[in-house]
Amino acid sequence: MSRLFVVSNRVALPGAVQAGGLAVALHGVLKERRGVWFGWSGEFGDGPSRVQIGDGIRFCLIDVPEDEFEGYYHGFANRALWPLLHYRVDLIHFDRSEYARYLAVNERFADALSRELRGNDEVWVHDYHFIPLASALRARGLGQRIGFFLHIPLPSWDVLCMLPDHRELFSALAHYDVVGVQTQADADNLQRYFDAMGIDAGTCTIEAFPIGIDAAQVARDAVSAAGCEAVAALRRSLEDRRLAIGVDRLDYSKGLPERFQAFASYLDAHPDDIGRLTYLQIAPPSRGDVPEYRDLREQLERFAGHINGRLARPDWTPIRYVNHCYPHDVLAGFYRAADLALVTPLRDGMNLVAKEYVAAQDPRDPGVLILSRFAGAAHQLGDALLVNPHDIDEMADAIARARGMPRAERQARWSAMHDTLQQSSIGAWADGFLARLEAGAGPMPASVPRALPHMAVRALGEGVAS
Ligand code: GDG
Repeated sequence: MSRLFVVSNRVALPGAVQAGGLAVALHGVLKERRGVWFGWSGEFGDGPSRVQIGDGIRFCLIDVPEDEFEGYYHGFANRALWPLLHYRVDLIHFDRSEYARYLAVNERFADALSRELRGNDEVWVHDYHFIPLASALRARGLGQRIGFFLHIPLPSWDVLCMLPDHRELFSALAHYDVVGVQTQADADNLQRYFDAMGIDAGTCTIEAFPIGIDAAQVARDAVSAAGCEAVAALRRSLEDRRLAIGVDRLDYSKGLPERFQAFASYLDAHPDDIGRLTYLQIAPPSRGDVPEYRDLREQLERFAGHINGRLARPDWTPIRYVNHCYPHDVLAGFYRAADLALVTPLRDGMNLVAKEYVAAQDPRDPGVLILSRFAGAAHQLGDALLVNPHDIDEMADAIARARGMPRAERQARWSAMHDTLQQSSIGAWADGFLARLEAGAGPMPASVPRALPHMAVRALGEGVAS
């Protein structure tokens, strides 16, 4: 029987954290298929990988030397690839020595994986941290089926071209048997890039697999969370005021400054809602070691302070800006308490918060989802109020529309979106991707460069010299 190997930057160890939908789904498929989950151990070092067994899954944890990790994760992955793939080319920070370390970590993972892989095992690689991993495995002579899923957007071909050395990096995707992305637009973008660069993708299948959620579980959590103190305290504190909610990692892709401005602009245009509508923004900090994230945090503190100072009343604050992280079930209770959700990323691969908000609503009196056209979720949730997150006035108008929306319209929109969620569950996403991986395989076309391992050495040399 073939085994499934999942590779991601971090693994979700059983019981270590409150598991999200993705972690639960991956645990499910790994248990079913005698799986092994590879990821960074969270420790710096150069020692051999460690194995831990839990919940019927083998976890293979890999230490990475601190300097290598810095260049790979805080450097190339999160200061070059993340902004590039989110169309924030103004924020790209490219450094060849960081790129070299990114490649070196991929080599390190390929070494560890190649010691374990055998027969017709299958490998499922997750996200932008591991674009060259299949290429590194092929260079070691491994012919197993290898799939890749990109959780974040895949921008248009000319944006990809702005990354130095882009051809070497992105052509490595053709070494996968399957490249999965969130939307058909992402799939088309990659195909167009391959065409423009003259890369023959050979037997590599590029396909959209929109990630879903377990809507029934979120709905159960939302009901049971009513008894939880954090949710009860939120409801008490609102008295009879209405609630708008946003839940996002503190990330410049999420459009938070624009959203704060839109909320203020709405209140300026609708003073009757001053003191009556509260906006709760939950934004746990992420990647605090990356300067752009520290800058964003300072900017949001200024914006929230300025808006609250200008519009607050002694008994009411317009924006409750909270930098804490909450477990999923508590979040579900918060979603259900909210009359409208502001999910307005500038770009987002999918955005699970949009889906969770819909799933958590009371079908008899559902809230309204205001959703960015540039989130992958907008391709599926066309019955949300779709907005351009760069257009402050349009977002403010959408809040006004949500506030005045009759119950029958809210129910009709919710019901259509809820049907979509049920047809596109997280389990169906994992099964669909793995079915495609099992169905298609073949030799790599000769036109795909096989030079990545050498490039790693060359680039490392350049980085050290500069
Ligand atoms: C990437 C892509 C794509 C739990 N507690 C908190 C919290 N959570 C959960 C949410 C949700 C998840 O974290 C956040 O998922 P998103 O999809 O919104 O965003 P990313 O973290 O950027 O995820 C994204 C996703 O991968 C899956 O493919 O949809 O496009 O960028 O499940 O319930 N989230 C926050 N605060 C908490 O306290 N913000």
